[in-house]
Amino acid sequence: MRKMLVVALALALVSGVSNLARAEERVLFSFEKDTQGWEIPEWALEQEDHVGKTLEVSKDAAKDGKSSLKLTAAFPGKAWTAALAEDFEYFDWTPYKAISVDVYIPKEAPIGLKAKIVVTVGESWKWTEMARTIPLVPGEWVTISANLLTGSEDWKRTVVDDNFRKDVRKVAVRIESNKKPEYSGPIYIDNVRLTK
Ligand SMILES: [Ca+2]
Repeated sequence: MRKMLVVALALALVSGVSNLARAEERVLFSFEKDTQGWEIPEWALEQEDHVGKTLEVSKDAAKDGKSSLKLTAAFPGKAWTAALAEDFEYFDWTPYKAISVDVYIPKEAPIGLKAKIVVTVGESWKWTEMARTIPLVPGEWVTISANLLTGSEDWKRTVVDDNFRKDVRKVAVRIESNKKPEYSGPIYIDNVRLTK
């Protein structure tokens, strides 16, 4: 009896914690019905080192809900190339401390691809990349996360102050192959979210 009580308490605790975690997050994009404004920008389609071909919603893989954004790319290897998908929208992320996204590549995909978040911020439309790129793992969802708070060192060549997260104009995910690997196929993006 006591054992059952302990189990019941533990379960209540776990579900309470997961509810709390959910309340602290705001999912911006889950791509359940459509691409929600995300696209491969025109300039990227024209640039030789940008190798993203198509962008659509797919039920092949999902981290949140039943579908995700499927970015199909053809990385040739031997040179730095990237595939980028972005959303152009005015955001005020003041209440939040971090932005995250989950990225998946199929288990048949090679190792070596990396991903980062890129935001465009402020009056001057400053292109701001994450300082790090995160290795993708074939067959697994990998979370890419960056701190938005004043003093954050997660953004390349950027002094982050309070205005940074107040005026975000674009959010993008970039997948990179730095000379290797060579890969033609899908990359799945889901669960773009803010954390309080
Ligand atoms: Ca989803």
